[in-house]
Amino acid sequence: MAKRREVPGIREYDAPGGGWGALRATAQAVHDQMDAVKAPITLLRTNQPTGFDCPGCAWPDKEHRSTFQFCENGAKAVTWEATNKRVTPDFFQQHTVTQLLMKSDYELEDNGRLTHPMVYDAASDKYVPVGWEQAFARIGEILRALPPEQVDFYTSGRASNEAAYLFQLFAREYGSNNFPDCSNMCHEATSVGLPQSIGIGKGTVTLDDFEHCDLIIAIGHNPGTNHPRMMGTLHEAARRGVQIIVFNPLRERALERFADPQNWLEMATYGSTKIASTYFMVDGGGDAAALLGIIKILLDMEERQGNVLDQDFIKNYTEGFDAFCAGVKATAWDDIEKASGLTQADLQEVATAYAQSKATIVTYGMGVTQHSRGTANVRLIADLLMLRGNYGKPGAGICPLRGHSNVQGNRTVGITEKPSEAFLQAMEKAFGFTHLSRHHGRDAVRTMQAMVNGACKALLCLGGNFAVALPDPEQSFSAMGKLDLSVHIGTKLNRSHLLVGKESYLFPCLGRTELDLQAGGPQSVTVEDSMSMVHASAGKLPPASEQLRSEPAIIAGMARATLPKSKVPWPELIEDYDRIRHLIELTVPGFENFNARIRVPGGFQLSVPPMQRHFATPTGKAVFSVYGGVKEDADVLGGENILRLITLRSHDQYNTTIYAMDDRYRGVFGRRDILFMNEEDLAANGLEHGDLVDIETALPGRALRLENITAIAYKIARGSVGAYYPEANVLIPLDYIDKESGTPSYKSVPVRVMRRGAA
Ligand SMILES: Nc1nc2c(c(=O)[nH]1)N[C@H]1C(S)=C(S)[C@@H](COP(=O)(O)OP(=O)(O)OC[C@H]3O[C@@H](n4cnc5c(=O)[nH]c(N)nc54)[C@H](O)[C@@H]3O)O[C@H]1N2
Ligand SMILES: Nc1nc2c(c(=O)[nH]1)N[C@H]1C(S)=C(S)[C@@H](COP(=O)(O)OP(=O)(O)OC[C@H]3O[C@@H](n4cnc5c(=O)[nH]c(N)nc54)[C@H](O)[C@@H]3O)O[C@H]1N2
Ligand SMILES: [Mo]
Repeated sequence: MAKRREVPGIREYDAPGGGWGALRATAQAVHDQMDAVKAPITLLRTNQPTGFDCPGCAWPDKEHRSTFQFCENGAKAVTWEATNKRVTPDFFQQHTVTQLLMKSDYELEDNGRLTHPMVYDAASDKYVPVGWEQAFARIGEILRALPPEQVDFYTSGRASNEAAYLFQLFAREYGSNNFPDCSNMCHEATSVGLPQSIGIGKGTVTLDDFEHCDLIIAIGHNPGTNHPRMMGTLHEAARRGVQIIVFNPLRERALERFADPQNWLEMATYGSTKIASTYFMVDGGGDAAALLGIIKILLDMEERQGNVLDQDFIKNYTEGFDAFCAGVKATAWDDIEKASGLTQADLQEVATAYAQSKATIVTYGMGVTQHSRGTANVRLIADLLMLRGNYGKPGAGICPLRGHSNVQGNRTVGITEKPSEAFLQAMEKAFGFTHLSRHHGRDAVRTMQAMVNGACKALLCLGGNFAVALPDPEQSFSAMGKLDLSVHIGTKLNRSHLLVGKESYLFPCLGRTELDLQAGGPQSVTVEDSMSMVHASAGKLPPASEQLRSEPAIIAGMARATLPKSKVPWPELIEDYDRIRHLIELTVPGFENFNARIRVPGGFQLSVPPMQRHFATPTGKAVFSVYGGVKEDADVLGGENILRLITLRSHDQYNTTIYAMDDRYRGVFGRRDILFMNEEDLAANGLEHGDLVDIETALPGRALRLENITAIAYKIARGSVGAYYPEANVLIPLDYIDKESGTPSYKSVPVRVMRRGAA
């Protein structure tokens, strides 16, 4: 092969995932953000029984105690929050909002922690300090003058159960069910698809199951970066001889080889462990086809030799099997191979492994959900597991990898635009509300659409970076400016805070690592991880500024000022969060004895009925789906030279928070203006490694472009290209979504790639 040209910042990375590279990167994060003396003590408190819950991801810990688990990206999340840097009123005095908008997302957050409540002053184009009570009073005044259906309440998944519960309580008493939340951009396909299939939108495995499974099928997630503590689990499983079959269009290093920093022998010998036993570079959006192919083979094997399917489970616990089989059988092999990019022989290998497995877990992430048919994808995974009764037995089940550390808990305690009748009645009874609105509200994309067309006038954000996380900044950024009121509760400055409306408030809050001292003493909050374990989290660090308030206190302050006749005793709830938890217990099923149970180290598990083979669907049975077709958007992608764009997180990034400019495992250093392309696609488009390109969305409607990007040769499936989120969001139309769940199709945008300067 001809030697590739040198491209600045692009180098082959040969080391395994984890290992010494991870230790070095952690030391760097501490050096950049924290006091080197304070850092180790803080890091050692992460995920300990009396410490705080790691804000990094929603992967559980063994009994939430045992020993400290080293995790590079957990350490980055912690040091980023516990940084010594501060954004004070002085800082805002020195920069206009217009000037700040010129900074990159990385630079904005790297300025440090917000310290004072601020209000936007249009005359000087600056944020200026404001008193808490004065701000609350004015927000109350504006909200009372607006019809509640014009007001939306956004939640990012880092908020605690207590904060999220109060947020929805405030909004519901006020009269709005508009609850856009980050989950709408993330695992909504799971929240919509799994209840139809198995009666609940949550995973059905615990950590223990990973010790009893003999096969793991990992689809569309990148744990080396996004769920690093899961690597400990996969590493152990691989060493136990568990087969791990990966489906991913990109070669992700940690899924290939991983050195566990917990394993001193591996570290000392520079060794590593092979993680994926087989790695299938499926085409982007080709998972449904691959799953249909695997299922087709299984059905065939059952007909020919029998004993492949769990007929008892299918007969006693499921429905819809016949229609499901008919749909699968009608799918042609030619279509399956074309759509998945894999051969029948590849899929035969998976089907054989699955047919021999006594207990299988399927894990999945954004590679499955962020597609035009994300919900249908999730349901196919649920179907595959039903075929062999992989529910309610040790070592088996479905495992969606949640994103934010408490995104699952937020939904459990009532953040939803479609509240159930039972929940609303429970709230009415507990608080003496006469009638809460039954009108279904807006999710994230709908809220932004309402902001664009003027139907939403005020947006209150409990954390997050709403406008940057959503697709299509050309529309969403200007829509923020049309709001009568925007309120942001955050820890660090980001772009959404700067896209000011007619009136805008910026409220600094305590983070997970910090001591939350209220009249009733130090408070703890609770979170729910990906495996439905609920446990307490208590920060210990002194707050970043004396002015900070806790999220519950800020919400209570706004609620009190907005609803003078509120039936909720807001100040008392803030004195002692046990009182909030008591209200959760009264209104949300599964939280009996909540306060007692979170005082047990490790907390408790919420009931997940499929773990007992109870399926709370209308008929009480798990339901097979009918996918229909093989590919989500065959019609769009059939065109000439059309590639599928996958938007990705780098290794030094937490969603819209950019910790640093490297993506070590993918060999990218100091830059993010990169397009990952298959070598053959480069050639087919007349391009070479390192060429500057423009990318254009190949969908009808407005022309969307991202210019001046460097295309590099990468191990990625043919037909798929990858670029970083959020930069690539300019290429995604706001209404390009999975129609069932409303999730943007962030992982399958049809694009054309052109050499810069070429016609
Ligand atoms: N350090 C860190 N941790 C995080 C986050 C972070 O940004 N940084 N974000 C948090 C959040 S909110 C979330 S939701 C999770 C996200 O965690 P992941 O679910 O891992 O999300 P992504 O990084 O978007 O990566 C998706 C993976 O899917 C693959 N993929 C893309 N398209 C397809 C496809 O069509 N088929 C298949 N099979 N694979 C595909 C990509 O190559 C990539 O490896 O992580 C959480 N944890
Ligand atoms: N193209 C593309 N777009 C995507 C995705 C993708 O894969 N591709 N992924 C989507 C996904 S999965 C998600 S979850 C969304 C994420 O969307 P969001 O959850 O809205 O975004 P984050 O970047 O996590 O939010 C970061 C901000 O949260 C604030 N923050 C941090 N900690 C705290 C805290 O403890 N309390 C409070 N109140 N604020 C805090 C800080 O101010 C910080 O700037 O993005 C989505 N957007
Ligand atoms: Mo997410």
